[in-house]
Amino acid sequence: MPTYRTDLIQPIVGQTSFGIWDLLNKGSDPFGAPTRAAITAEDGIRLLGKIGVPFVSLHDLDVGLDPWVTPNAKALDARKAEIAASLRESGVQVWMYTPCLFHHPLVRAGSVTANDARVRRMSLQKMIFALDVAEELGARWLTFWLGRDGAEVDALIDAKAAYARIADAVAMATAYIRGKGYQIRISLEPKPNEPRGDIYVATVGHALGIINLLPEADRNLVGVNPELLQHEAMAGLNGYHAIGLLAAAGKLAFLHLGGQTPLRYDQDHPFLGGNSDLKQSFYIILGMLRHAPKTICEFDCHPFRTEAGDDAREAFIRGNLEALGIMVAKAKSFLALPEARELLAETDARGFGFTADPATDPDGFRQALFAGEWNADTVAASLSPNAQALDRLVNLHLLGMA
Ligand code: GLT
Ligand code: MN
Repeated sequence: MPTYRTDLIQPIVGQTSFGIWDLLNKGSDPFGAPTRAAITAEDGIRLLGKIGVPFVSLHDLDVGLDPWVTPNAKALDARKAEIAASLRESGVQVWMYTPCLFHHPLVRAGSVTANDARVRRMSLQKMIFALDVAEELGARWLTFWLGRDGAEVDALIDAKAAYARIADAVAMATAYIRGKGYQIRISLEPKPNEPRGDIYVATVGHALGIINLLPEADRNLVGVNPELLQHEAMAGLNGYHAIGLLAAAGKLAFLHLGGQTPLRYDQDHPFLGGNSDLKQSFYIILGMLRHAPKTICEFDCHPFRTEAGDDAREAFIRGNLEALGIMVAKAKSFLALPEARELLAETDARGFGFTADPATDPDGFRQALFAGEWNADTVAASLSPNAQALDRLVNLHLLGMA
């Protein structure tokens, strides 16, 4: 294993997390058998503790707390105590907890969107059970990744009903959280496709649209965790814009990070790994630093299938941390470049170019808008968007030449 650079890791490790399912991942894919030996959830948690990663996220299924697999309250309680002990001993906290609503054959035509009310009922029961476990384990978020809620044959489920059912499910969760006085909040994680031909919560825009369908009082309990690069890049979308939209809406819950070649299947490469777009990765971290510098960066990706050695998982964890450290350092130093500061100065303020802020003083803003004369030719003669100059600076800086 290479010596990963602690000078890059140390500044960011405190705001990181890993999905336990990513550490349990054995390298199998739809065409090939596992390449890595199995480990237990406890092994994974211990490894994170050893490296100093403060958070982990858990699927009920992966940590033996799935009530569909173990329909036995006593056994589930005993298992919960084991997981809690492992977290305590390792000094690792739960960042998010999620009811797996995509694995069981029962949810083959959707979980909370299924036409069959019995399947919807079982799915909602699982969600409520997960909320109790999550709160008890101290999780900050319960994530809804509704990967099985989508379609290949659209005749099967009315799409309006599907979105209403998703909103109902989320509203049920928020009502339960409020009723119990829980601290946890809900995050929606979008993905355009895979495993379904089309997934209903396809993009961050879809997720925001669903939040808008909720009762107003519940909306503050719900955020969005985009998965970047992967889930946005799979649809050829811009992850930097995804962060910007969520920041503007006050809905950025946290980030899922990983690597991805655009327009391919969900590769879940390590962050910056494989043919990941370095510039897009840079912009994502730039957006994060500008708008949510302390947000939790959770790596939701896994080692390449080629990595089968005993230290594959440790190298994977350290490698992701170092890759994030590299980009955070790059984005910070970019923002500190005098030339960048000068070129960017104009874009800083909301309603730039006017003294009044359209958000807080719409009347003043409108007056400023119509005050004074302007002339298209004068404006055109002095327009300087600086795009070429900034792009050059980004390239030089990213490649270590400025
Ligand atoms: C699944 C998916 C991830 C989600 C997980 C959370 S499940 O592994 O690929 O992107 O974050 O439910
Ligand atoms: Mn994810």
